[in-house]
Amino acid sequence: MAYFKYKGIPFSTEFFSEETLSYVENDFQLLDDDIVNVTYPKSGTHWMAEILGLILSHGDPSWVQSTPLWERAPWIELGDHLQVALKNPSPRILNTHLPFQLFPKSFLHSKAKVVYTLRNPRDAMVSSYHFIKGFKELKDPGTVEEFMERFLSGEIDFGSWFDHVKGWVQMKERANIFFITYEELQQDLRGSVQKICHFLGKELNSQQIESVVENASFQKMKDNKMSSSSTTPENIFDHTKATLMRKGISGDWKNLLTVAQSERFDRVYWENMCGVNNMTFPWE
Ligand code: PPS
Repeated sequence: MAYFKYKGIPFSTEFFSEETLSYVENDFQLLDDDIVNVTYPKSGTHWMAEILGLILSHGDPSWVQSTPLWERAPWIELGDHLQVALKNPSPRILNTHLPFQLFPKSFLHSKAKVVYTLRNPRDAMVSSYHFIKGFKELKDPGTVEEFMERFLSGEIDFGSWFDHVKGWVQMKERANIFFITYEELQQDLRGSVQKICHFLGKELNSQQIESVVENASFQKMKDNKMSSSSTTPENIFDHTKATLMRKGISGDWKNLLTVAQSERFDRVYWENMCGVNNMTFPWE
Protein backbone atom coordinates (compact mmCIF):
# COMPACT_ATOMS: atom_id res chain seq x y z
CA MET A 1 0.00 0.00 0.00
CA ALA A 2 1.46 3.32 -1.05
CA TYR A 3 1.28 6.64 0.73
CA PHE A 4 1.89 10.15 -0.53
CA LYS A 5 2.33 13.28 1.54
CA TYR A 6 0.21 16.35 1.10
CA LYS A 7 1.76 19.31 2.92
CA GLY A 8 3.65 16.89 5.14
CA ILE A 9 0.61 14.73 6.06
CA PRO A 10 0.52 11.07 4.90
CA PHE A 11 -2.43 9.83 2.83
CA SER A 12 -3.04 6.40 1.25
CA THR A 13 -2.96 6.64 -2.53
CA GLU A 14 -5.78 4.08 -2.64
CA PHE A 15 -8.34 6.53 -1.23
CA PHE A 16 -6.99 10.05 -1.48
CA SER A 17 -5.59 12.33 -4.15
CA GLU A 18 -3.63 15.55 -4.06
CA GLU A 19 -6.13 17.08 -6.46
CA THR A 20 -9.11 16.48 -4.13
CA LEU A 21 -7.18 17.58 -1.04
CA SER A 22 -6.11 20.77 -2.74
CA TYR A 23 -9.64 21.47 -3.99
CA VAL A 24 -11.10 20.92 -0.51
CA GLU A 25 -8.51 23.13 1.13
CA ASN A 26 -8.58 26.00 -1.34
CA ASP A 27 -11.81 25.97 -3.31
CA PHE A 28 -14.51 24.10 -1.41
CA GLN A 29 -17.08 26.57 -0.16
CA LEU A 30 -18.54 25.90 3.25
CA LEU A 31 -22.07 27.21 3.56
CA ASP A 32 -23.26 29.07 6.64
CA ASP A 33 -25.71 26.33 7.57
CA ASP A 34 -23.24 23.44 7.08
CA ILE A 35 -22.54 21.24 10.09
CA VAL A 36 -19.09 19.68 9.92
CA ASN A 37 -18.32 16.57 11.94
CA VAL A 38 -14.56 16.66 12.48
CA THR A 39 -12.58 13.84 14.09
CA TYR A 40 -9.24 12.14 14.05
CA PRO A 41 -9.98 8.63 12.63
CA LYS A 42 -11.65 6.13 14.97
CA SER A 43 -12.75 8.78 17.45
CA GLY A 44 -16.52 8.53 17.02
CA THR A 45 -17.15 9.90 13.52
CA HIS A 46 -20.01 7.53 12.69
CA TRP A 47 -21.54 7.99 16.13
CA MET A 48 -21.56 11.78 15.83
CA ALA A 49 -22.81 11.64 12.21
CA GLU A 50 -25.72 9.51 13.41
CA ILE A 51 -26.47 11.90 16.28
CA LEU A 52 -26.36 14.91 13.95
CA GLY A 53 -28.60 13.17 11.40
CA LEU A 54 -31.11 12.31 14.09
CA ILE A 55 -31.05 15.85 15.49
CA LEU A 56 -31.69 17.34 12.03
CA SER A 57 -34.60 14.89 11.69
CA HIS A 58 -36.01 15.88 15.11
CA GLY A 59 -35.43 12.37 16.41
CA ASP A 60 -37.24 10.65 13.53
CA PRO A 61 -35.03 7.66 12.58
CA SER A 62 -36.44 7.22 9.03
CA TRP A 63 -33.60 9.13 7.33
CA VAL A 64 -30.73 7.40 9.17
CA GLN A 65 -32.38 4.02 8.59
CA SER A 66 -32.95 4.52 4.87
CA THR A 67 -29.89 6.40 3.60
CA PRO A 68 -26.28 5.22 3.90
CA LEU A 69 -24.27 7.27 6.36
CA TRP A 70 -21.71 8.30 3.72
CA GLU A 71 -24.53 9.78 1.65
CA ARG A 72 -26.06 11.64 4.60
CA ALA A 73 -22.65 12.80 5.80
CA PRO A 74 -20.01 12.44 3.07
CA TRP A 75 -16.30 12.69 3.87
CA ILE A 76 -15.19 15.76 1.92
CA GLU A 77 -11.59 14.53 1.49
CA LEU A 78 -12.75 11.49 -0.52
CA GLY A 79 -13.28 12.27 -4.20
CA ASP A 80 -16.55 10.33 -4.64
CA HIS A 81 -17.97 11.62 -1.38
CA LEU A 82 -17.03 15.19 -2.27
CA GLN A 83 -19.28 14.93 -5.35
CA VAL A 84 -22.12 13.81 -3.06
CA ALA A 85 -21.40 16.71 -0.69
CA LEU A 86 -21.53 19.19 -3.57
CA LYS A 87 -24.98 17.90 -4.56
CA ASN A 88 -26.54 17.39 -1.12
CA PRO A 89 -29.25 19.89 -0.15
CA SER A 90 -28.76 22.27 2.78
CA PRO A 91 -28.39 22.02 5.65
CA ARG A 92 -25.55 19.62 4.90
CA ILE A 93 -23.75 17.35 7.33
CA LEU A 94 -20.15 16.91 6.25
CA ASN A 95 -17.64 14.51 7.74
CA THR A 96 -13.91 15.01 7.74
CA HIS A 97 -10.75 13.72 9.38
CA LEU A 98 -8.68 16.61 8.01
CA PRO A 99 -6.25 18.42 10.28
CA PHE A 100 -7.07 22.11 10.68
CA GLN A 101 -4.34 23.29 8.31
CA LEU A 102 -5.91 21.30 5.46
CA PHE A 103 -9.53 22.19 6.32
CA PRO A 104 -11.38 24.40 3.79
CA LYS A 105 -10.03 27.94 3.99
CA SER A 106 -13.57 29.18 3.39
CA PHE A 107 -14.29 28.24 7.03
CA LEU A 108 -12.49 31.35 8.24
CA HIS A 109 -15.20 33.60 6.84
CA SER A 110 -18.20 31.33 7.25
CA LYS A 111 -20.71 30.57 9.99
CA ALA A 112 -20.56 26.81 9.31
CA LYS A 113 -20.60 24.93 12.60
CA VAL A 114 -17.91 22.43 13.50
CA VAL A 115 -18.40 19.66 16.03
CA TYR A 116 -14.97 18.26 16.94
CA THR A 117 -15.06 14.89 18.73
CA LEU A 118 -11.94 13.56 20.45
CA ARG A 119 -11.33 10.15 21.92
CA ASN A 120 -8.64 8.72 24.15
CA PRO A 121 -5.86 8.27 21.56
CA ARG A 122 -5.02 4.86 23.00
CA ASP A 123 -8.53 3.66 22.14
CA ALA A 124 -8.50 5.40 18.75
CA MET A 125 -5.22 3.63 18.00
CA VAL A 126 -6.52 0.22 19.08
CA SER A 127 -9.71 0.74 17.08
CA SER A 128 -7.62 1.59 13.98
CA TYR A 129 -5.33 -1.36 14.55
CA HIS A 130 -8.29 -3.74 14.31
CA PHE A 131 -10.17 -1.89 11.58
CA ILE A 132 -7.25 -1.57 9.15
CA LYS A 133 -7.13 -5.36 8.89
CA GLY A 134 -10.42 -5.25 6.99
CA PHE A 135 -9.14 -3.01 4.16
CA LYS A 136 -7.88 -5.21 1.37
CA GLU A 137 -5.50 -2.62 -0.06
CA LEU A 138 -4.19 -1.09 3.15
CA LYS A 139 -0.85 -2.08 4.61
CA ASP A 140 -1.19 -4.73 7.30
CA PRO A 141 -0.86 -2.98 10.68
CA GLY A 142 1.92 -5.39 11.67
CA THR A 143 2.53 -6.04 15.36
CA VAL A 144 0.94 -3.85 18.02
CA GLU A 145 4.41 -2.46 18.72
CA GLU A 146 4.99 -1.54 15.07
CA PHE A 147 1.56 0.00 14.68
CA MET A 148 1.89 1.98 17.90
CA GLU A 149 5.19 3.46 16.70
CA ARG A 150 3.57 4.51 13.42
CA PHE A 151 0.68 6.04 15.36
CA LEU A 152 2.95 7.89 17.79
CA SER A 153 5.15 9.26 15.01
CA GLY A 154 2.16 10.26 12.88
CA GLU A 155 3.22 8.07 9.92
CA ILE A 156 -0.38 7.15 9.28
CA ASP A 157 -3.36 8.54 7.34
CA PHE A 158 -4.15 12.11 8.52
CA GLY A 159 -0.87 12.35 10.44
CA SER A 160 -0.27 12.71 14.14
CA TRP A 161 -3.14 12.55 16.63
CA PHE A 162 -1.29 15.10 18.77
CA ASP A 163 -0.90 17.61 15.94
CA HIS A 164 -4.52 17.07 14.87
CA VAL A 165 -5.85 17.83 18.33
CA LYS A 166 -3.48 20.73 18.94
CA GLY A 167 -4.32 22.27 15.56
CA TRP A 168 -8.05 22.18 16.18
CA VAL A 169 -7.87 23.16 19.86
CA GLN A 170 -6.21 26.43 18.81
CA MET A 171 -9.58 27.40 17.33
CA LYS A 172 -11.48 26.77 20.55
CA GLU A 173 -12.40 30.40 21.16
CA ARG A 174 -14.43 30.53 17.95
CA ALA A 175 -18.15 30.51 18.62
CA ASN A 176 -18.78 28.11 15.72
CA ILE A 177 -16.66 25.22 17.07
CA PHE A 178 -17.88 22.80 19.71
CA PHE A 179 -15.59 20.26 21.39
CA ILE A 180 -16.84 17.02 22.87
CA THR A 181 -15.28 13.65 23.69
CA TYR A 182 -16.31 10.10 22.88
CA GLU A 183 -16.05 9.43 26.61
CA GLU A 184 -18.58 12.20 27.40
CA LEU A 185 -20.97 10.72 24.84
CA GLN A 186 -20.64 7.41 26.62
CA GLN A 187 -21.05 8.79 30.11
CA ASP A 188 -24.05 10.97 29.37
CA LEU A 189 -25.46 10.64 25.86
CA ARG A 190 -28.67 12.49 26.69
CA GLY A 191 -26.82 15.45 28.25
CA SER A 192 -24.38 15.46 25.30
CA VAL A 193 -27.22 15.49 22.77
CA GLN A 194 -28.78 18.43 24.62
CA LYS A 195 -25.47 20.32 24.50
CA ILE A 196 -25.09 19.60 20.77
CA CYS A 197 -28.67 20.78 20.11
CA HIS A 198 -27.93 23.97 22.01
CA PHE A 199 -24.77 24.56 19.99
CA LEU A 200 -26.63 23.96 16.72
CA GLY A 201 -29.55 26.15 17.78
CA LYS A 202 -31.98 23.22 17.38
CA GLU A 203 -34.80 22.94 19.85
CA LEU A 204 -35.96 19.37 20.34
CA ASN A 205 -38.57 18.35 22.89
CA SER A 206 -37.77 15.64 25.44
CA GLN A 207 -39.44 12.90 23.40
CA GLN A 208 -37.38 13.83 20.34
CA ILE A 209 -34.19 13.92 22.41
CA GLU A 210 -35.07 10.50 23.80
CA SER A 211 -35.43 9.15 20.28
CA VAL A 212 -32.02 10.57 19.28
CA VAL A 213 -30.46 8.86 22.31
CA GLU A 214 -32.21 5.56 21.65
CA ASN A 215 -31.37 5.43 17.95
CA ALA A 216 -27.73 6.46 18.44
CA SER A 217 -27.01 3.63 20.86
CA PHE A 218 -24.23 1.21 19.92
CA GLN A 219 -26.66 -1.67 19.42
CA LYS A 220 -29.12 0.34 17.29
CA MET A 221 -26.30 1.57 15.10
CA LYS A 222 -24.82 -1.91 14.79
CA ASP A 223 -28.22 -3.19 13.67
CA ASN A 224 -28.72 -0.27 11.29
CA LYS A 225 -27.24 -1.48 8.00
CA MET A 226 -27.13 2.14 6.81
CA SER A 227 -24.74 3.15 9.58
CA SER A 228 -22.40 0.22 10.07
CA SER A 229 -19.53 -0.49 7.69
CA SER A 230 -21.65 -3.12 5.98
CA THR A 231 -22.25 -0.58 3.19
CA THR A 232 -18.51 -0.58 2.35
CA PRO A 233 -18.15 -2.69 -0.83
CA GLU A 234 -16.67 -6.20 -0.58
CA ASN A 235 -13.94 -5.35 -3.09
CA ILE A 236 -12.58 -2.74 -0.64
CA PHE A 237 -13.34 -4.25 2.75
CA ASP A 238 -13.29 -7.83 4.00
CA HIS A 239 -16.17 -7.90 6.47
CA THR A 240 -15.01 -11.22 7.89
CA LYS A 241 -11.75 -9.65 9.08
CA ALA A 242 -12.95 -6.44 10.74
CA THR A 243 -16.01 -4.43 11.57
CA LEU A 244 -16.68 -0.77 12.21
CA MET A 245 -19.04 -1.35 15.13
CA ARG A 246 -16.49 -3.47 16.96
CA LYS A 247 -16.83 -3.01 20.75
CA GLY A 248 -17.87 0.59 21.31
CA ILE A 249 -16.25 0.84 24.71
CA SER A 250 -13.64 2.99 26.41
CA GLY A 251 -10.45 1.48 27.76
CA ASP A 252 -10.11 -1.45 25.35
CA TRP A 253 -6.46 -0.39 24.93
CA LYS A 254 -5.82 -2.12 28.26
CA ASN A 255 -6.57 -5.44 26.55
CA LEU A 256 -3.97 -4.89 23.84
CA LEU A 257 -1.04 -2.88 25.17
CA THR A 258 1.57 -4.34 27.50
CA VAL A 259 2.62 -2.32 30.54
CA ALA A 260 5.83 -1.29 28.77
CA GLN A 261 3.91 -0.21 25.65
CA SER A 262 1.44 1.75 27.73
CA GLU A 263 4.29 3.51 29.56
CA ARG A 264 5.93 4.38 26.26
CA PHE A 265 2.60 5.74 25.00
CA ASP A 266 2.23 7.87 28.15
CA ARG A 267 5.71 9.34 27.76
CA VAL A 268 5.07 10.40 24.18
CA TYR A 269 1.60 11.64 25.11
CA TRP A 270 2.90 13.99 27.80
CA GLU A 271 5.84 15.16 25.70
CA ASN A 272 3.26 16.34 23.21
CA MET A 273 0.26 17.32 25.28
CA CYS A 274 1.59 18.95 28.45
CA GLY A 275 -0.51 22.07 29.10
CA VAL A 276 -2.27 22.09 25.73
CA ASN A 277 -4.33 25.28 25.79
CA ASN A 278 -5.20 24.66 29.45
CA MET A 279 -7.51 21.85 28.42
CA THR A 280 -7.84 18.56 30.24
CA PHE A 281 -9.42 15.44 28.82
CA PRO A 282 -11.33 12.60 30.53
CA TRP A 283 -8.50 10.09 29.96
CA GLU A 284 -5.80 12.23 31.59
S1 PPS B 1 -13.86 6.03 11.22
O1 PPS B 1 -13.64 4.81 10.37
O2 PPS B 1 -12.59 6.74 11.47
O3 PPS B 1 -14.88 6.90 10.69
O4 PPS B 1 -14.37 5.40 12.60
P1 PPS B 1 -15.16 6.18 13.75
O5 PPS B 1 -16.59 6.19 13.42
O6 PPS B 1 -14.51 7.49 14.01
O7 PPS B 1 -14.87 5.27 15.02
C1 PPS B 1 -15.29 3.93 15.10
C2 PPS B 1 -15.34 3.58 16.58
O8 PPS B 1 -16.51 4.20 17.16
C3 PPS B 1 -17.29 3.21 17.79
N1 PPS B 1 -18.72 3.56 17.74
C4 PPS B 1 -19.49 3.68 18.83
N2 PPS B 1 -19.21 3.53 20.15
C5 PPS B 1 -20.24 3.67 21.02
N3 PPS B 1 -21.51 3.93 20.65
C6 PPS B 1 -21.84 4.10 19.34
N4 PPS B 1 -23.11 4.35 19.01
C7 PPS B 1 -20.80 3.96 18.38
N5 PPS B 1 -20.76 4.04 17.02
C8 PPS B 1 -19.49 3.79 16.65
C9 PPS B 1 -16.97 1.94 17.00
O9 PPS B 1 -17.36 0.79 17.71
C10 PPS B 1 -15.48 2.09 16.83
O10 PPS B 1 -14.77 1.86 18.06
P2 PPS B 1 -14.16 0.43 18.48
O11 PPS B 1 -13.33 0.73 19.70
O12 PPS B 1 -13.34 -0.09 17.35
O13 PPS B 1 -15.33 -0.43 18.81
